[in-house]
Amino acid sequence: MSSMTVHADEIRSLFSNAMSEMYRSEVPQYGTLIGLVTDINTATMASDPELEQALRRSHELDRLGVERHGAIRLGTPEELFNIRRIFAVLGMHPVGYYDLSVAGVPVHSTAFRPVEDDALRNNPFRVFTSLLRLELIEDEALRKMAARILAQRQIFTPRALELVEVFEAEGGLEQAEAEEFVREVLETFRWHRDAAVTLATYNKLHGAHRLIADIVSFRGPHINHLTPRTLDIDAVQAVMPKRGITPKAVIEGPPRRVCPILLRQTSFKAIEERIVFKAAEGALVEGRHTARFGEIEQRGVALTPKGRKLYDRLLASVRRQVQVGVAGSHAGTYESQLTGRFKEFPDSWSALREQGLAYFRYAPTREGLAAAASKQILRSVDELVASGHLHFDPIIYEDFLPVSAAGIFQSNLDTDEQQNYSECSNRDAFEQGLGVKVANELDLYAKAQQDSIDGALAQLSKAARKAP
Ligand code: OOG
Ligand code: NI
Repeated sequence: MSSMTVHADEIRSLFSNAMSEMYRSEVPQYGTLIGLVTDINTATMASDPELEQALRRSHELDRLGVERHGAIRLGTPEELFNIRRIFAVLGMHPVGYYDLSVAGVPVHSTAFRPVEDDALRNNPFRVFTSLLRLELIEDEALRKMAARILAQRQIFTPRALELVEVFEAEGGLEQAEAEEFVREVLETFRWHRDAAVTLATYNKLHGAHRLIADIVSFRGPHINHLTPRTLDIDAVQAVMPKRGITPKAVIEGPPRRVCPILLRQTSFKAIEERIVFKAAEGALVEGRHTARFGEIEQRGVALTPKGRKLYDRLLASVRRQVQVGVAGSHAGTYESQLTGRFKEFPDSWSALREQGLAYFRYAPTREGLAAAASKQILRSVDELVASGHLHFDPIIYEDFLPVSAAGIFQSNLDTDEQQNYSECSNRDAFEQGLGVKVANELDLYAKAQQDSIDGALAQLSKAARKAP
């Protein structure tokens, strides 16, 4: 890599800013949501100066308004293969496999995201990327037609792919190339008012599943939402209607807690947009399509497999008991049940740590270093924590939740009826298209925790060795 190349974190920031600007101009309601989130964040900090201090210390303040994620839906394995190469230039790599067929959505997905701590700190932007599973379309003629339409499109500009090759050969892009790359890549995510199909074809695809129509009918995988971070998701959810935005019925994920876990998210309902369909002999036909929305998120600590099992069990028990309709029936019962059931989930950092439910990052305290220097050697991490020699901070969850993601998809289908595809997760096929294996998110958190323990213990032994 030559010294003239631009750091991937920087290209990612150029990209997320460009996406934000483009999406605000394409979907004005999204601009309204950003305004609302900014207002609530300001109010939350004003009423909680400690929170503001903490955000300032961790240099989070400047980045608060920066988008955390977006989402796209792809049509073919080749598209998935090339998007992986594109995102690599932006320092985003596939983490996690999500099978959404269980929730009646004919796609499977991964998240392209920064992996290293520094990269996440510099710019955490990620893209939830889904691939259509044509094999789940039952009607064979329709399946073939969809495949034929998808085979004809090229969602990347030739120049974007050329620059990917430069990156792959040289290990980086220079400033002018990086800027050009971002401009070219933006074209892939842009909205197209003109469909690639006739209204009749659109209706057939729509009949199979609205998402299939969304993926197959257009020339590209338009970004379907962006998601900023909110400091108080319940407040934003409550205020949305007052700003003329219709939120989905409930917030996905865990309930509000003292110690936030995993990810809470909510969205506003997709807007209806005018589309121009192809018609015979050059005539044009107008129609409508509903796909694009806005979302907000609030993240908490990453859970260990044990913690995740408890989370999944509690959530499933609530969802078995209360089914929220798209129009919002039973939303109140759902929320109170959720809060009630989750009383079983410990809600203090020490309990979460002691019971091995969540991941933490450890560091020696000043007392710890002093004690080490005076040779008071304590052995285990637990002993060191108990004596105040080690300090621990939650490791933030950087991934997605399949049940929540399904809820976000579902809220935009405008029907309570769930299509049922039998469970048939197919990670191998997904990874074959992708061209690499997806990273396991739990391994990443476990490693971050272990690295911090190794580092902290090394610092303590160093202090002990240096002592007279
Ligand atoms: C993706 C929905 C999932 C999330 O935040 O869980 C998602 C989509 O609608 O394409 O973005
Ligand atoms: Ni999302």
